[in-house]
Amino acid sequence: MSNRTFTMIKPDATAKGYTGAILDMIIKAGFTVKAMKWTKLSTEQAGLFYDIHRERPFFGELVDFMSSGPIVAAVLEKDNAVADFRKLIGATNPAQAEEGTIRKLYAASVGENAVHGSDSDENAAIESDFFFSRLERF
Ligand code: FUP
Repeated sequence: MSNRTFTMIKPDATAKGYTGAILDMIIKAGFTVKAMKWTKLSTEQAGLFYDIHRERPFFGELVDFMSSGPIVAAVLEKDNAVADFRKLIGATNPAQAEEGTIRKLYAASVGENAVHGSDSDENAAIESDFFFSRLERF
């Protein structure tokens, strides 16, 4: 069990002005920010980040969406971070997300689902390394 996870606030949520509210929920849920940046992915970078989905039918849409506007990328710390963060964000499809979760409150669809949360300790480390050097984590 690791105490770190990685998140992105996705382009739909930054465009709709939900960044502050989502960060507030994350911090109130007990996560500490260890690294954070406001940035924008190129289509190539979005494709690399979601490389495991390259053969899936939604890959093109996913890459176009994730490079369509700014995102917030962050490394978060808390006991049981990966599992607790997945619980806080809710199911991938907001229609199936539990009441009170970030996706239930702020996501529009399975594609435009407001936030990303790593699905394993291993992926949390890979995804954090994709965005941040060691000098950018405090
Ligand atoms: P999650 O781990 O909850 O982000 O979900 P997945 O890793 O299964 O999917 C990654 C991203 O692909 C999702 F955030 C949205 C997108 N996706 C679709 O657009 N359509 C799908 O049917 C499944 C996923």
